[in-house]
Amino acid sequence: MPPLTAPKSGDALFASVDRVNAELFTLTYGAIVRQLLTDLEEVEEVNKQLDQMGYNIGTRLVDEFLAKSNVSRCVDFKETADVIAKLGFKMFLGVTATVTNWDAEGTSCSFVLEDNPLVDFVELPDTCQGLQYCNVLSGVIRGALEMVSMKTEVTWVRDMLRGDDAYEMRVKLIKQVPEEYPYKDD
Ligand code: MYR
Repeated sequence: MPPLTAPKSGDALFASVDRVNAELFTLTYGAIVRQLLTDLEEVEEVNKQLDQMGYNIGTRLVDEFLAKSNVSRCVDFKETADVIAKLGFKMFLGVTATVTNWDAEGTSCSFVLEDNPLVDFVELPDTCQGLQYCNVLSGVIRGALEMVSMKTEVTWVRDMLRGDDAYEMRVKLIKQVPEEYPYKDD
């Protein structure tokens, strides 16, 4: 696979993204979080729900990603992480992530976001300090990776809404499920 360079806004690949109003997207997500807080009351339950919503989205998003990006199968988790950071985030969130903090086995890494459109206009009140506001994103990554046979755990280790200097999502590969050949050999 050739070296990955992040496409620019306006490239044909991202023409559809340019049509989406980022503020509407951000405000809609904020309204969903607010409604969940009202309905579920417990912040932990809201965190779970956001993660599950993201997971459901991720399982569907991956098809669109593969169709639009023409990315071929990655050779390993490292390559997949690079593809997600440079192309996946760009395609669906309009920003790129940095892949860093690999463990020695090459099975855990972090995606670092300096810029996160999901949190524009957001300030967490004291009553919401345990809220993982961006859990939808970690859920998306988990869901998308499961669709390409990678079972992962995804957690937030840095969060600017909690005063950190960036957003850092830790992705740990739990197991790689071999894909089943869909036909019986006779
Ligand atoms: C492969 O090995 O088959 C390629 C795998 C590519 C997986 C790409 C998943 C895209 C996820 C989009 C992330 C969006 C974040 C907002």
